[in-house]
Amino acid sequence: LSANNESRGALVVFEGLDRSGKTSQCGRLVSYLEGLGHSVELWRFPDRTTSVGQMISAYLTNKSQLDDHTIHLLFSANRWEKRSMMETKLKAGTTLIVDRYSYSGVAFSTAKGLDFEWCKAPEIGLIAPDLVVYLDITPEKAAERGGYGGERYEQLEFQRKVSQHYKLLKDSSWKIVDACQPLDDVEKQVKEIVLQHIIACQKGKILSSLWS
Ligand code: 2DT
Repeated sequence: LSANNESRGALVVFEGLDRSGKTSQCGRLVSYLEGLGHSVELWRFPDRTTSVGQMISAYLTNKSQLDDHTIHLLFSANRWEKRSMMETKLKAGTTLIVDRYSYSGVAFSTAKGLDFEWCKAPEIGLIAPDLVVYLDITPEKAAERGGYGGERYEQLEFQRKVSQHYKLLKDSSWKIVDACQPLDDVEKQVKEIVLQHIIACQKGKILSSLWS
C-alpha cells in the first residue's frame, strides 16, 4: 500500500470474546497514548453510526432478521466504507485503536456454520492490522463476569464456538494476552506491546492488506 519509508500511525486491533475486556482496555490504552502525546483515535466495528451500521444494529438487537450471508456482507461493507478514512488517518500519523475487525467478522459467521474461505473473501484488500491483541478468556470465565447483555450472540454455547473459530485465524500479527489476569496487569502488558508496534510504524513499517 505504501512504498515509501515514511512515519505513519499504527493499526492496532483488539479481538476477543464478549466480556473479555476489549472495550475497557481500548479506552485505557487510548488515554495512556494521548497522555504520551501520540495522535490516536478509538474506533470500533461495527460502526453503528452509518446507514449500514444501523442495519447491523437492528439485527444485533433482534429488531430485524437477516440471512447469515447477508449480515456477514453488511459487517464487511461497514469496514469497507471506513477503509479510505483509515488509510488517510494512518498515513497522516494517527494511530488507530480498533475494537473488533475482520477477525470478529470471520469468527462469528463461521461459528454459525458459514464456510471459512467464503467468509474471508470480502475482507481481502482491507488494511491489515500491524498488531492484533487477542484478549484470551474462556467462554465460561467470560460468562461469569456480570453476565451478557441481551444482544444476539451473547450466549455461552455460541461463544464457545466463536472461541474455537477465533483460534483458526491466529497469525504472526497476533499477540495473545491472558485476559483472566487483573485489569491492571492486562493493561500493563497491552501498553508495552502496543508501544513497540507504534515505534515500528514510526520507523516506516509498510502498510499491508488482508489476508497475507
Ligand atoms: P460489539 O458488542 O463489540 O458492539 O459487537 N460481529 C462484529 C460480527 O458478527 N461480525 C463483525 O464483523 C463484527 C465487527 C460480534 C457486536 C457483535 O457483532 C459481532 C459481537
